[in-house]
Amino acid sequence: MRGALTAFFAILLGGVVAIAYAQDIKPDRAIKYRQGALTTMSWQFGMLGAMAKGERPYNKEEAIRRATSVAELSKLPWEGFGPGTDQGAPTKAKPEVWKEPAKFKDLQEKLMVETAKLETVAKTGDEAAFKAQVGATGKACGNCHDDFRAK
Ligand code: ASC
Repeated sequence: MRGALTAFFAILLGGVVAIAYAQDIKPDRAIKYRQGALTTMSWQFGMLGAMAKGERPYNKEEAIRRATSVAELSKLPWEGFGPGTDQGAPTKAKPEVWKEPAKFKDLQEKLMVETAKLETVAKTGDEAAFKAQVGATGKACGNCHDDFRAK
């Protein structure tokens, strides 16, 4: 009986904490958070895009540093797309983000695979392979934008 009562209150407390935690994340903060992460990733990746296009000189150390940042950054935005964050601040995220979560998740994972490869390839110092992988990574960004980000 005592055990059951303890378990009951433990579950109740857990529920209260979970609700308090969920309410603590305001949609506008989540939207700004994910936009901040994506904008930061875009800045870093944009420099690598410029390198790949020859608009910026290729530099192995810089490529490694930025690719490492991109690989880490690519893990971050997704928790900002939680339930109820489809509105609350200006956003280009389409309703499909919440209607097709499996597909959205799949594209997140594909991006993370490509950014991890980008970091690996940057470290080899193989310029041509690096530039090709910048292209593959950019495609992974674009694949998600096509279906999940409004123009
Ligand atoms: C970038 C950037 C994106 C992607 C995308 C590639 O540099 O900011 O969102 O590349 O344009 O399709």
